[in-house]
Amino acid sequence: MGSDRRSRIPAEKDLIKDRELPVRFFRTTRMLPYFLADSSALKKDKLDNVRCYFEGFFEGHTKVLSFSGETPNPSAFPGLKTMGSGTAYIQGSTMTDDLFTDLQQKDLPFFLPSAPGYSSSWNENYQGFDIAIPNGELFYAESFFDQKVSDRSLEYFLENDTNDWRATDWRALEREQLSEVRFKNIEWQHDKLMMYGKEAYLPRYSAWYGDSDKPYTYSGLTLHPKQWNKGLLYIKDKINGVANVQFNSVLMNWYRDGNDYMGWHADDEKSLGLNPVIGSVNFGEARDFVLRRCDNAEKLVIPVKHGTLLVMKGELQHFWEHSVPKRTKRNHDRINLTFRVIKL
Ligand SMILES: O=C(O)CCC(=O)C(=O)O
Repeated sequence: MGSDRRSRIPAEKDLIKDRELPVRFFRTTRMLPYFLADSSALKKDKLDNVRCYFEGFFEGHTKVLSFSGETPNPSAFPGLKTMGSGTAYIQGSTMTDDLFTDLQQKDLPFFLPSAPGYSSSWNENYQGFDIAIPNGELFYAESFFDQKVSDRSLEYFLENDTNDWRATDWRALEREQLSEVRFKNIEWQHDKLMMYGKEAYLPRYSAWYGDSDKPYTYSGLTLHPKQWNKGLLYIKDKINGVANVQFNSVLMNWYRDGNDYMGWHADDEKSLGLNPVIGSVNFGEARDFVLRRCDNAEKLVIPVKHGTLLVMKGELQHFWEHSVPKRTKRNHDRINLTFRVIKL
């Protein structure tokens, strides 16, 4: 009998699971008349689509009553006066104004210290988070580009006339062989940098695209931009509004697997102006983007995934460095695009 009774009351988790809308769930042990009075509080709580279950002593028997409506009507229960105490389960979805409030309360999908200078708020317009960190600002949208656009972007940047872009072991390719791959849309290069007085290949491939009059120099390497193509223009047009700038160039980095990385640096070249706005777009393998404060080495780890947009702005490049550390268990390609505004 007891188990039969229980089986007639949906489990809390099932009630909640069944609903598409946010649900509030109450439990009361008051007697039914009081519970009904309580239920008028549902109105105060701005619940609608209310469904109640009451398990109690009813006309000499333990019963489960189920009713729906904004405020249950006592006349629907003729045996009410003989009712003893019981347990009421009330399920309701929030009314419109509450509903929007609830939807806006998104959780940032990574850890942000709850220390002075750190805060985040959901930006409904751009479907991402505005984040403040001490001496810096970020915008983070985990899935700014949907699966379809992200998949096509990865393919677009790697497709070529000679190799199967998915099946090729790009790391195993000899340096000379890379120049023989006929990429359809991007002219990937394996650049060398001067490091500690010695020339060394970068631990990733790269490419530079942009307006023709905007060469870019960093770490002694001057890059002359290749002409925009429709894939890059599509992405640039989508992120200009969010970043509130007109990007005129993009540095592309191709991490063939988790052994490729980007060392600590800040995007603080003079040509980027005082407080550069950088729009960083990610496709392919998920990696950690790590910020490190210059004065006390405090770190913030931001997961960047297939379709993630991260905008860096404000004073950030003066107070923080960033890197993409090795993650040797990651086996797949990742393409990162950092859109920039070259001022000079
Ligand atoms: O790959 C990334 O996410 C970072 C790229 C970067 O730091 C840069 O291009 O300056």
